[in-house]
Amino acid sequence: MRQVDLRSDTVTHPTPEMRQAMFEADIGDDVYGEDPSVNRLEAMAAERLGKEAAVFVASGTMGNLVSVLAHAGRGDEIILGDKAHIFRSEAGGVSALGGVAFQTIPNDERGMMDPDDVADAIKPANVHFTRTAVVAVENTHNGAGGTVLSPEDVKLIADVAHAADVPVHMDGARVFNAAVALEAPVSELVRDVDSVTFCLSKGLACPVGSVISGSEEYIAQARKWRKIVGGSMRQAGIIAAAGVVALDTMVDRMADDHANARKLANGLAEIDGITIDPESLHTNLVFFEIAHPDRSAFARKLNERGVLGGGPQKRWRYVTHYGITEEDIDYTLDVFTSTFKETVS
Ligand code: TLP
Repeated sequence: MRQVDLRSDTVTHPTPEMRQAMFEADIGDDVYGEDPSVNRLEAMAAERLGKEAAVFVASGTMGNLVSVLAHAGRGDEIILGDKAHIFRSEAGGVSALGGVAFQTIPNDERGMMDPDDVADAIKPANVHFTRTAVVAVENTHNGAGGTVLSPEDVKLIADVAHAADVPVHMDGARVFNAAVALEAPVSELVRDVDSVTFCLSKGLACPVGSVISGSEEYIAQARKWRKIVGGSMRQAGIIAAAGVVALDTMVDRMADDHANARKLANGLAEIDGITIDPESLHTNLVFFEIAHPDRSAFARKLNERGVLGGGPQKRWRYVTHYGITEEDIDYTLDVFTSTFKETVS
């Protein structure tokens, strides 16, 4: 039976070229700075992002954690959107491990914050207040629906933060999806932020890894924090080698994932009982609401028929990626439509 795993782009497997590169990777001890494959990946990433330096980390969560800890200390605060992944889905790491307080600002339907709200939230120096140490944006924005912030959007936030001498971090787990959607170089999207984390293990299809990028001085701090959280790896070139292949070969193809997401969204929109706003679809995350008397049972039936994703909640997310073909989308729409009819009386 065909299996279509739409739960996340994190489920992707490496390409044959990546496996070959991993097999043949030149390696060394990265804590000594001696792993040629890690060094190559970091140099490539910094160059693509238009930043001075980069550091390889194990995951997006570690990337954001280390990035924030390199900006903020105990009793400081991070200002970010109320739907930010760092706030909602990283187990409160920056607060648990760094003593950093969260101050949230409403995210609109595109995942944007109102720059005036950000300006108002930044604290002046005063004995009563936490020090605002960093403002964070997310691009693409997962909670908002894989939506894209333009370089101009990011600049609006960065300008108010920088006016108050506060640096800006971007959770760019899927920033290459944003770049592909805007048909812009990724460096333009991160031009106004001081640090950025992007993930290799999502749409870029690597098995493991994320990269933090920023100035030389900042990345030296991030390396220190990576060590503190136990994230410095040794012969990490084995996995970094896949990242090198990904940056060379896997970016432009994400346009196919976006086209498949569009096809999926259009098909789902035809089904009575599904609410989907085609305007909200920017990249590879397809969010929709589902009116069904027993969503858990419906999801189970879909899973039995090879379509993975969904659950008891009203808002479902299907994610397209390297492991999903156009035929998989046709299959999904057929299975979804027939199972929906069968189970709704
Ligand atoms: N997101 C995962 C899950 O956490 C839900 C997913 O399937 O989308 N930033 C953003 C915007 C993310 O979406 C994620 C992962 C991360 C950071 C964390 O990355 P990992 O999972 O590598 O720690």
